[in-house]
Amino acid sequence: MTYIRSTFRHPALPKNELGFTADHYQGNLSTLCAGCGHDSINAAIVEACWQLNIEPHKVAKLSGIGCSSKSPAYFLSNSHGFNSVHGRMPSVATGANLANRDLIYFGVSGDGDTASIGMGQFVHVIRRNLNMVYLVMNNGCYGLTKGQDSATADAGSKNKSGHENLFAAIDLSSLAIELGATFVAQSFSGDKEQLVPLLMAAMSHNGFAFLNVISPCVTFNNNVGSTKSYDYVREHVAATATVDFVPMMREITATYEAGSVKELTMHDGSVIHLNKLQKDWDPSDRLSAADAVRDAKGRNEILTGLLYVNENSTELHDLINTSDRPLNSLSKGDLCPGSTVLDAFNRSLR
Ligand SMILES: Cc1ncc(C[n+]2csc(CCOP(=O)(O)OP(=O)(O)O)c2C)c(N)n1
Ligand code: SF4
Repeated sequence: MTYIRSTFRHPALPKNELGFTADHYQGNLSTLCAGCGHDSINAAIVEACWQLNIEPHKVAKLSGIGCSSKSPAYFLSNSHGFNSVHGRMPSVATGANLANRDLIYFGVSGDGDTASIGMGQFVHVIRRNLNMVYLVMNNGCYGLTKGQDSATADAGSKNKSGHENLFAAIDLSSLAIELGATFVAQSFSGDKEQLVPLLMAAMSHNGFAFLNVISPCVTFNNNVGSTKSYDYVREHVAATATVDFVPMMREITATYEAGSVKELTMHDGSVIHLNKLQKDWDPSDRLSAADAVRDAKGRNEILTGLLYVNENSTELHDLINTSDRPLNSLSKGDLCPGSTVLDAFNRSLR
């Protein structure tokens, strides 16, 4: 195993519209276990940002604590980053986003980080519709602290020592839909073809975009009897639709059979094409999305794809009517309205 990454790049490597090759979006060499699902998700994030022509310095990566929360070190080295406290990524994201709305906020969390210690923060960041991507790398266990069952472990799932989990799992996607999240998608770390367009769509969404990605922990939860192992997930995934994402201004080249495709236009003009596989599901209808997830669970299936989206979502800044400009660009003159305005305001409160 080598710890040195070659700096040689083939001169014919494809470049995006900014002139960058994909390696410009990579991070440090990963220290995660070989085969960890989290590393496949990191590779998908690199690919999605490259394809979307994102300027890395326009991204802020945020995380809590866990193997998953270490992941932002392994993508987008040229971006801003803040590795916070266990379960507290949403409050750091909220503060940063309110201070500067011009960045893309990309939060990475684990199922332990979100569904236990961070649950209070998770539900409130959804409620506020903070404009961010919130990605949970969901392996059903606490990988970093040696594989204890997490709150997303399914009842009856066995861990490496053969112990059977007694408690019902918290379904993060159902919860997010219930709480009014404006974009909810589910995927599998081993399905890059589905994950990359979902990531691109999530980053183009105006509001809170939640991605629950099943990401097997090869060291502590990949055994027979675990419902988060590679084998189990591969055998039980059921996609809502095949997803194709066309960024704003890019020509639509594929042809679609009339009636089979649902087209969704995002806030920035990008387009998502969904080739529907599930009959009784409409991604713009919250109840239908919630029913589809629940019905799939009843069949022991993991429903993947874009589950729900509200294309007309109003994000937090627009809800509370903040300044269009980052706070660090406001001068004293912008912030102090003067005594006449203050007197009028005080009179209005009497
Ligand atoms: C306040 C606090 N409590 C507990 C811990 C110990 N701890 C570190 S990571 C972790 C759970 C990690 O699990 P998860 O979020 O699912 O991430 P994974 O490692 O599985 O990717 C825990 C309990 C901590 N670091 N801080
Ligand atoms: S312990 Fe599990 S979650 Fe952590 S890096 Fe290893 S395989 Fe991944």
